Amino acid sequence: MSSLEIVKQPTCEKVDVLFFQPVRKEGAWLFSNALLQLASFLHQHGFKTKVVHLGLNRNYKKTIRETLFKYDPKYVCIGLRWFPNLYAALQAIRIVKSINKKIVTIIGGHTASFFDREIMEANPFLDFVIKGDAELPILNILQGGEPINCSYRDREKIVRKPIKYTQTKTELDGLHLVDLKEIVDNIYGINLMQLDRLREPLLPRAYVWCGKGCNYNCIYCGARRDSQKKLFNRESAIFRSVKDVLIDIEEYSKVGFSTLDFDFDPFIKDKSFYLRLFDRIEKNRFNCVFNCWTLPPENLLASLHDCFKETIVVLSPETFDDSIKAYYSEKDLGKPYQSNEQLKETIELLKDYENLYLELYLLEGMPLQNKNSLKTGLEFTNFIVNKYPTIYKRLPDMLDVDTKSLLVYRPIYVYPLQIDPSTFMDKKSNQLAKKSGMTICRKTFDDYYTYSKKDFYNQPRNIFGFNPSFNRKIKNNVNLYYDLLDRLFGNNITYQKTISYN
Ligand code: B12
Ligand code: SF4
Repeated sequence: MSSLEIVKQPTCEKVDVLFFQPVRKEGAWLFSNALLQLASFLHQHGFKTKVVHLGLNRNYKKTIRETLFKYDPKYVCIGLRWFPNLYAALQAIRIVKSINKKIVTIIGGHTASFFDREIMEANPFLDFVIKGDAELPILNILQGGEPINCSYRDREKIVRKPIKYTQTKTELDGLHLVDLKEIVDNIYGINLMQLDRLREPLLPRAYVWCGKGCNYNCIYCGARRDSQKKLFNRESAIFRSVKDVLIDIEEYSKVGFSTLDFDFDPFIKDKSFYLRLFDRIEKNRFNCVFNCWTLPPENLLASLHDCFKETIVVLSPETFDDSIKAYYSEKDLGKPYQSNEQLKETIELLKDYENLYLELYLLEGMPLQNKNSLKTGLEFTNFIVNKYPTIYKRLPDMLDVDTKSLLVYRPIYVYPLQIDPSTFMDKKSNQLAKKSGMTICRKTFDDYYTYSKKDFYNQPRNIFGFNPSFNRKIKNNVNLYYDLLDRLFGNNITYQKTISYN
């Protein structure tokens, strides 16, 4: 279809900027909260914006064609936070330009920031990659100013500007969601997306953005302090203001969300943030999912108990091998050291609150994990489930009926390490990986592009991104945990049989 074929109909609801959330495969994929925030920001600056999820019709090409026709935008912005979206995101740009080459195409997010040059080179249809924080850079493009934080084309040449704009706490003030019914093309569809993908209690969940960055430097994480420096030029974590977060919560509430999901917890920075926030939320109005990056202090548990109807407290010790946790912490490759004993103390506190439930996240494939880590891990898992059955047994009742029948939820989750573009970037991490028998097989833009394309078409692919023997080890270990969990939970809880990765 050429640009001429876009016939302007009187029914066309013209917008300035259209945001697309790309898919991983046709259909379900969560919505990035960054798109909602950016669309809200531009809306506050007088631009008409719409956010569209390309998974809604299970045919992303059709959705692109239909929404371009419906909204006739001047700019199309595509979110590329998550690397599994790479293939579909770049395809989307191609399709947009093939329909109307006058539309200015912009891409941004973690993965786009990491591969800005390669993405520009591989995609002649793309006009701008915005690196790092995007509010001011995107506004500048729309207002015709000098591009900042951008890679773009000047005739045939690719110009790569450094990341000069990194939001400070003060610059976050005043950023909040506006009128979701107005800026999101199909709110109902977005809620469905979650139900389609996840098999968990308390769905759909509104993800509440509370801050940026991280103070920790976990070796296996693409959002570690060192990666934040490269991707965002950000030195340490910052919280938003309680006032703006409360506005977001109201916006989510207006469109029907009743569960709030928090996943930002660099406690070292501000221990009082959540206490102040929860103090201002009406009691028993919402449910909550609270992801703790470190162990929560007692007053935070008490505050969750007081504020919400039901709360799932998610703890991510990653491993039950204390010696690995201690080593990572000492070498600045992990979170502050917190032992299994301290974890037990936290669970003891938690179990006394009748409306708090526990979910545990473990990670398999971390450097230095060995046979002993596996043995300790299985033993400690066994111990926790047997000692604290009540905090798990209450959870299935919170699953909705449809989800229950799918039998794929278990409250202890063993997550296989999956390499993402900004992990293992430095020499120290690479040496440690090598020492642990890991060879990282996914490094370049082409590696990620090929991976995400195969993923899209469901072809055989290297899911974790390591050498075959290490991949096998991860898979076997994860399945050993799931065998154990099957035995422990039996029929008392919805569960998933051993996972298979192809
Ligand atoms: C919260 C979070 C989640 C939430 C998402 C909630 C939501 N609805 O958005 C949950 C828990 C669901 C989640 C899931 C996943 N996540 Co996550 N997540 C994060 C986390 C902790 C914070 C992101 C955030 O909210 N930031 C706040 C927003 C406002 O800022 P921002 O995203 O940086 O956006 C700014 C810029 O990046 C840029 N920008 C962003 N998008 C766009 C788009 C355009 C067009 C433009 C111009 C600019 C732009 O401008 C924004 C405003 O300044 C980050 C780690 C981190 N500290 O960054 C990981 C992180 C982003 N997640 C990651 C991953 C891998 C995942 C999963 C794929 C994990 C998995 N295997 O399942 C899933 C994908 C889920 C899905 N889509 O189905 C990786 C991404 C690495 C990569 N390069 O791909 C990160 C970096 C963590 C890590 N372990 O490495 N995640
Ligand atoms: S605490 Fe560790 S795993 Fe969590 S975001 Fe920070 S660096 Fe990543």
